[in-house]
This record gives sequence, structure tokens and C-alpha cells, in this order.
Amino acid sequence: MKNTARLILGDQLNPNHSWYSAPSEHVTFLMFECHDEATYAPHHIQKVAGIFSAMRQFAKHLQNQGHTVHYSTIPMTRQKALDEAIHYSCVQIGVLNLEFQEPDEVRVRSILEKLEHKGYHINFVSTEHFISTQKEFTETFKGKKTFLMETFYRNLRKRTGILMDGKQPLGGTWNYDAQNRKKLPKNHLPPAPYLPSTDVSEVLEDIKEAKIPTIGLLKDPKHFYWPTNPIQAWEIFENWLEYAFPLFGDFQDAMTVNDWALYHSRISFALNTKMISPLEVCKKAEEAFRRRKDIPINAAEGFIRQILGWREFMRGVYWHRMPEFGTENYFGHDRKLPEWFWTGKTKMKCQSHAIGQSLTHGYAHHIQRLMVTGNFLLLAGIDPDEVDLWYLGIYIDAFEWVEITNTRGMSQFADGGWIATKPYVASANYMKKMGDYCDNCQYNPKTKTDKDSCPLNSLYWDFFERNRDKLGNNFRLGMVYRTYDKMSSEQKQAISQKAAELLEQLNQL
Ligand code: FAD
Ligand code: DLZ
Repeated sequence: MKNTARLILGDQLNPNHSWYSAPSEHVTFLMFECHDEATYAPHHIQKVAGIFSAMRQFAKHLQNQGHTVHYSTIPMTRQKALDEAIHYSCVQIGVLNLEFQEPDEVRVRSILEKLEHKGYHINFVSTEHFISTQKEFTETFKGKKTFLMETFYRNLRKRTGILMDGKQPLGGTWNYDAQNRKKLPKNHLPPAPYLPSTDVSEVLEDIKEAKIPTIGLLKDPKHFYWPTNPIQAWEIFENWLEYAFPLFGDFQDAMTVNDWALYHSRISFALNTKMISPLEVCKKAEEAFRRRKDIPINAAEGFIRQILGWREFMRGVYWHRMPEFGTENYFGHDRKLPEWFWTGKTKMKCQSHAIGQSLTHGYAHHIQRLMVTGNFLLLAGIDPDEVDLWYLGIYIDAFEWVEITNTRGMSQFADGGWIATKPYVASANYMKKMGDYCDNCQYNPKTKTDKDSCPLNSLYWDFFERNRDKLGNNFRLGMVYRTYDKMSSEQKQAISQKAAELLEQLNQL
């Protein structure tokens, strides 16, 4: 065997990959904490610290197994660009054979492919992480006009046998989405989330020394509470299975100022860095559902749909639609992101809470991302490039393949309806229905055009009116346009004037 270097990226920490089945004296694994990877977006400090800490532990784990690992910490990596760092190390160790696990991102793939021009023989292998393949995605939708998550999801249910009863869906129904929308009862709080603890003080010092710019807070570096190794990740998941799984389905879309994770599992960081396997997660969830009596089907199916359905589907869309997808801007939105997205300092309680917890924890649950911040950004006509950059930086689990598809596609409808069949927008009615954000908010959720009216209300109607040419024929929006058209011309004019005023002073909301 020729001497070979194998790169392990910060989101490729799969301990069960076949690369590690036996150590080889001909193989050197390369891992770099690297400037350009740490700065392509304004990353949250917890994301950088979490990734570096997980990478360091992964390198140690491989070394303990007898593998040769060349690890470069951020102050040690002199080359800013990833390909330069790789090239420098390969010259030092004298290898021309380079192997990569397929990166999840178009940008990184093209950086790695460039190394061929430097004379390397390069080879890509699977990450052995995802449940589906790209071929499966394209074959599922061959000849089809629309790409529905549901179609792909059902195929994967059938192929994997997950939540199946022979050829039929377990329980008789494929999708229990309609039973995933309860508001939390008053004074009801979920069990406190299980938080592991890692001391990341040293990592933090290195990030500071290397002058990596970051956003957000990391209050207690001695007790970092995102998983930094598979043991911690599985502990979080097992704890969630035990205590939170039963009510995941009911309260999947609920929102409250009193909690930051509710019944959500907080495993996205561990999944996206590949510390844990999505198939194993789904199987464990199914096993618990079949064994226990306290887990209803709307929880089991609702949870498995997120991973086997949405996560796999979004990856398929990413590779099918990029790079064009990354430039789409259906509504031609061009406003700047309001400054308070970086501080959480706004009078809108819903935004201030969702942004505030994102800065504090590097996390917001799905409905906060979609129906709180995403909703506001779409109604306010913010440039999707600005929106993407914010989401890509702020969340601990944000990696482009799963961020951009959710942001530009599902949330901002910038793809013109490729992922979502209608824009996910809502007025204050929705906020009131699904949570307690409107209680004691400085804005009035019930009115549209008064001085203290919730900005979401006029922005909501104005969004539909100004985009009538693009949305008016959408069969799912008939009711919205009929309601608007019944308003008096004075009311319509007041709405449009109020919305124009708000859009002029977004930074002051
Ligand atoms: P749970 O609610 O417990 O769900 C379990 C798992 O299902 C998640 O860990 C995740 O792996 C998967 N999942 C759930 N929803 C989705 C989805 N829409 N797409 C793909 N996978 C899903 N998810 C990311 O992993 N990274 C991102 O950068 C990201 N950006 C988002 C941006 C926007 C605007 C929106 C609307 C959603 C985004 N999501 C992203 C999807 C989802 O919000 C997160 O996966 C979820 O909040 C992570 O928290 P959790 O692990 O507690 O999830
Ligand atoms: C996100 C990230 C960060 C912050 N830092 C590094 C790093 O220093 N070294 C590395 O190998 N990977 C890092 N990553 C993850 C990569 O950016 C990731 O490989 C791409 O996002 C591809 O999905």
C-alpha cells in the first residue's frame, strides 16, 4: 500500500467509519483547526469551541486506537486556507495520495478538488453517515414535477422498514403532522434538559490567541454543555428518550419565554458532526416506541419524520440544486438585516426571546427559527444572503447543506416554492395561538395600524399584497387573499402606510 494521507474535517467525526477498522503504518490522518473554516461565517463562539473540542477528543481517540494522527490546533496552523494547510502537511510527511470523506458542502468540495492541480492523486469515499444516497434522491423524483419531502420520506420508511407494519405504515397513517401543534398548558414546563459538561477553557484560550472573530456567549467554559464526544451525545439522546420523547409530538410547535429547548432533543450538533448515526437514532426511537406504553405515535412518527424525512430530504435537495440554489431570491428582497439580530435588543418579545436564546445557547428550536425569526425576516424583505449568513453563523448545528435549504428554501421561499408549497409567514395571531410571547409584550397583537400595533400584523398583509403577482395564484393562499380583499380600501391603505413606516425604521422596532 502506498503512503496515504486522509483528511478528517470538523464535521466528520464518525467513530464507526470503516477508515478506522484497523491502524495502518501507511496512513496518516490529518486534522486542522483552520482559520478559513473558522471564519467563513461569523460563527457562534460555542460552535467553534464545540467543534475544536470534539475534533481534539476525536484525534486522541484515534491515537489511542493506534492510528497516526497529525493534528494542528488553531494557533499552530500557519496556513489560513484549508488546501494550503493540507498541502503543507503532505509535503512534510511526503505523501501524494490523498483521501477524503465526501464533504457536505459544495464550497469545501471545490477546495479539496483543487489539490489535484498540485499533483496529488485524490479519492473521495462516503462518510458512511447518511441513510439515503444522492442516487436514491434523483431516482425517487425522476420525471416528477414536484419534489415533496413526503414522497422521499415514505420511500425511506419502506426501504428501511422503520415504523412499518409489513408494507403499511405503523398505526395506519404515514404522517401525524396535524397532531403536532398543541400550545403548552399554563405553568407547564418540560423536564430540565440533561446537560453534559466539558472543560473547553484551553480551546477558548487558543481561539482568542488566534484572534478568530466570533459572536454570542459562552458563559462557563469549564462546563460547556453541548456534546463533544459520542458518549455525551448518546447520553443526551437516551435522557431525552426517557423523559421528553412522549410529549415531543404534542408540543413540537409550541413556544414559550420560560424555556429554550422544550421537548426538542438537541441532537442536531452531534448528528451534523457525525458523532452519532441518524439511522441508529431512528432505530432507538422506534425501539422505545414499540417497547414502552407511554410514547404516542404522534411523538414517534413526528420525531422520526424530522430525521428520516426532513434531514435526508434537505441533503438531497442541497446536492441536487446547488450552486444555483444559493443565489435564488424569488421576491428580490434586498433589505439589510436589522442590527438587533446581533443583540436581541428589540421591543418585539418574540424576536427578542428567540434571538436572545440563540446568542446565549447557539440554539433555537425549529419553530422559533421558522415562525419567529424566519417569519419576521421574510415579512420584512431581508436579503436572503444576509439571512443565510446569520443562520449559518449563529447556530451550533449550522452547516450549509442543512442551513441554506431550511433558510433560503423552507423559511424565506427564495427558491420560489421548490421546498415549501407556500411561504411560512404569520401575523401575531399565530404567536398568540402557539405560545406566550404576546403576554406583556410592548406591542399589541390584536391591532394592525395603531402606534403600538404588533409589526407582524401590517407586515403580514402588506407582504401578500405586494407579492400578489407571485403568490396570488397559489391554491393554498386563496383564503388569505379573499380575507384581504374583503377589507375596506381605507383599511388596506392604512396597512400599507403602516408597513411602509415600519420598513423604513426596522432598526428601531
Ligand atoms: P428536534 O426538534 O429534536 O428534531 C430532531 C432532529 O431532526 C434534529 O436534530 C435534526 O437533525 C432533524 N431536523 C428537524 N427539523 C429539520 C429540518 N427542517 N431539516 C433538517 N433536519 C431537521 N437544522 C440543522 O441541523 N442545521 C441548521 O443549520 C438548521 N437551520 C435551520 C434554519 C431554519 C430557518 C429553519 C426553519 C430550520 C433549520 N434547521 C437546521 C432545522 C431544525 O430547526 C433543527 O434541526 C432543529 O431545531 C435542531 O434542534 P433539535 O436537535 O432539538 O431538533
Ligand atoms: C464549522 C467548522 C469550523 C468552525 N472550524 C473547522 C476547522 O477549523 N477545521 C475543520 O476541519 N472544520 C471546521 N468546521 C467544519 C467545516 O467547515 C466543515 O467541514 C464544512 O462546513 C463542510 O461541511
